[in-house]
Amino acid sequence: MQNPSLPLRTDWQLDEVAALFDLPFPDLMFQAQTVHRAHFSATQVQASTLLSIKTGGCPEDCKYCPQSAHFDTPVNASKLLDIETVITAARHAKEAGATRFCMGAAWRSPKERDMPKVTQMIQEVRALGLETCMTLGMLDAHQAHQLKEAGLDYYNHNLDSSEEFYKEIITTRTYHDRLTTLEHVRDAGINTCCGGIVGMGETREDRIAFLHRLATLPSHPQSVPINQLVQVEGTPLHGAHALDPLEFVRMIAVARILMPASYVRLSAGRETMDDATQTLCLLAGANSIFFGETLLTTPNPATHHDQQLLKRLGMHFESSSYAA
Ligand code: SAM
Ligand code: DTB
Ligand code: SF4
Repeated sequence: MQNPSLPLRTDWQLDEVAALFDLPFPDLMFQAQTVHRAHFSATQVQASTLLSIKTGGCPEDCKYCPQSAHFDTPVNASKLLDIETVITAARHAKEAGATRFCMGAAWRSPKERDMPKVTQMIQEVRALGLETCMTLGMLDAHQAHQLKEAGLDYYNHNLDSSEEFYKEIITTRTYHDRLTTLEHVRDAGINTCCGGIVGMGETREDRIAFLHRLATLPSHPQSVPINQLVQVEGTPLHGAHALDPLEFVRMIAVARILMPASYVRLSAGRETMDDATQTLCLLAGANSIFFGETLLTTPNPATHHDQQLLKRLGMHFESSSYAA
């Protein structure tokens, strides 16, 4: 049994990560469960609700993304939402049982003129008694401090994949750019939410290198979203070869073992995942989900379905860690 008081390792070696992926499935699951139970309740799941506060028309060319202006997708671009709309959505999310509200903008990075509105959103969502998370693209050090001062709890910025495979997916910014934004977020004292996407045509080696990179950052991201590609018509990755669901479960289990105290989120892609696969992910150490019927622009399972699934499993959603 892993001792929760042991320091978290950030010195994982690539071959150790590869060896975890190579374990027989029962041994991998046992190890992941053991680590999970040493740090968390095995029956609790944290729920975050997403809202796209500025949709589409993004100048970046991420090949998976329906919001990129480079591709002709069903997404209609819209301007930054007004505060009232955001607060109403946050209130509904809280009533449904979410403890964190994640606001996403299809930006390369926020403009100075957007910051007053964005910081007001953080303050007002927080005043409802919800944890706040934002994902607005690249941040400089000053912007990260502005968000921290407004009370932001988490900033989501994903590495997405291995450094090698990243180059095939995005050409408008570098892996290094991403690492720099993560550094600004950490230095500002904001919790990092950092993960990636699988099912984009990457190899097992890419998945190993990606998780290795996450687990050897200066500190583990407090929240690790593992997304399965949501295939959207018009994006270059539409039609990519689907990943074996058991490989997805392995991904979750290895993430759990490498980053024992982090929340590992079973993120995008649940809409096309059956209940049995989602259950295996929860057994493998996933302890957070996106809750609510839309992710940013694509569908997510119905809230009553998620509530039912947890009930069938004798599991429950985590209640809020702080009050308004
Ligand atoms: N524009 C900001 C950025 O990229 O940093 C924030 C929003 S962006 C939509 C947040 C994350 O959503 C991406 O880093 C990516 O990992 C994930 N994502 C986007 N499209 C996706 C898709 N089709 N399937 C799965 N995950 C996706
Ligand atoms: C993350 O890793 N997954 C979320 C969140 N961070 C912002 C986004 C998933 C987006 C899925 C595609 C869409 O709905 O547009
Ligand atoms: Fe823009 Fe983010 Fe989509 Fe990339 S993932 S195209 S940066 S919204």
